[in-house]
Amino acid sequence: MKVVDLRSDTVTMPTPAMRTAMYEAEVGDDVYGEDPTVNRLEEASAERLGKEAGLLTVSGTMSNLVALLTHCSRGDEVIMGDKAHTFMSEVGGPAALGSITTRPVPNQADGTLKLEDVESAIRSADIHHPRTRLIVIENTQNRMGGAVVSLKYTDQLGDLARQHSLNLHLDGARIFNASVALGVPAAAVAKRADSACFCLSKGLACPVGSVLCGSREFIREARHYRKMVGGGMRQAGVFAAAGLVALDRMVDRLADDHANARLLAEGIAQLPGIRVDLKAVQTNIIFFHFASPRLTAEAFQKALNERGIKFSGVGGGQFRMVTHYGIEAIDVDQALRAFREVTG
Ligand code: TLP
Repeated sequence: MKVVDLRSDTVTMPTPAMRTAMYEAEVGDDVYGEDPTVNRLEEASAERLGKEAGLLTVSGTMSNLVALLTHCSRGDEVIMGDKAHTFMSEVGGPAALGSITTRPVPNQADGTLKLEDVESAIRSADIHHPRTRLIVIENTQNRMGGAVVSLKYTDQLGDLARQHSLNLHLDGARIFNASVALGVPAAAVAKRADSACFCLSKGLACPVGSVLCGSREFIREARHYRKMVGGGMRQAGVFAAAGLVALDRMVDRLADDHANARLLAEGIAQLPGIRVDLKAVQTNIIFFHFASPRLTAEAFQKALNERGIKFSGVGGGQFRMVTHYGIEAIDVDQALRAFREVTG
C-alpha cells in the first residue's frame, strides 16, 4: 500500500537532479562568504524576488525571526495576522529572543488584514506606547487555506505602511504558489515588501532552507542577526545546490499541485459529513471539516491513516491536506477511494 502523505508540502523528498547537484556542489566556508554555491543561490533568489540581496537560512522560522530582529529594536511592536505563521507557529521567537511585541489583527478569509484594522493598530507617538515598526503579511496565507493575497491589496497595504513610515515584511514561505496562482513573477508578489522570504523545503522539494531577501544594507544587517541566532553555516553549498535546481525546475510544476488540490477538494466535498469551502482552495492547501453521528473526527482520521492516507488535524473537527511534489493524480484517486470507504 502506498502511503499518500498529505500532512504538509514539507514532507517532499529531494529530486534526483537535486541529489546529483548536492553531490557535485562546489563548497566553501559560508561564514567567510566563501561558498560559491550559496552565493549563487542568494543572488538568484534576490533576482527572483526583485530585491538587491539574499541570505540563506535553515528554515522559514529562522528567516522570519532574522527579518524581525533586523527591522526592529528592543520593545518595538509588529502588526501581523492572528492566523499568521509568525504569530501562531514560531514559538514566540520574536518576543523570547528579540524583545519584540506582536500585535495580532484578525486575518480575513481571503488571507488579508483589514486596512482599517491595521491602521487602528498602529501606535500613536505616546510615551506609554511601544513603537510600531513593522507589518507582516503572509502570501500564500497558510491558515486561511493557502489563500492568495492579491497584488491590489498588497499595494494598498504597502501604501499604508509607507504613509506611517513602517516597513513591510512578507512571509512568502509559499510565494511561488502565489506567483503561479496569480500568473505573475514572484518579484511582483514581493514588490511592496521591504523584506521577503521564501522556503526551499516546501513545495520546491529541497531538503532544507529558506532565503530572506531585501536591500543590500538590510541583508548585511540580517547576516549579523543570522549569526547571532546560530544560523551561520559553513559548507552550506551542499544544500544550496538543491535550491538552485529548485528555482530552475520546480516552480512551474506547482500548478500541478494546485490542480491536484482542486481534484481532491472537489472529490471530498461530495462525501457525507465533510464540509469544504471550494472557493477557498486556491493553491495546494485544503482545510475541511468532518462531523458525523457515526464516527468521531479522531476515528475518521485514524481509519484513513490505516488506509495509508495521512493528513493533519487542527482541532474541532478541522483538518488540513497539502498537495506537493510527492502527490500525483493517481494518489488523489487512491485518497478519494479511501475517503469514500470511510465516510460511506
Ligand atoms: N509551515 C509548516 C508548519 O510549521 C505548520 C506547514 O506544514 O505548513 N511561514 C509559513 C507560512 C509556513 O507555513 C511555515 C511552515 C513557515 C513560515 C516556517 O517554515 P519552517 O518550517 O521552515 O520553519
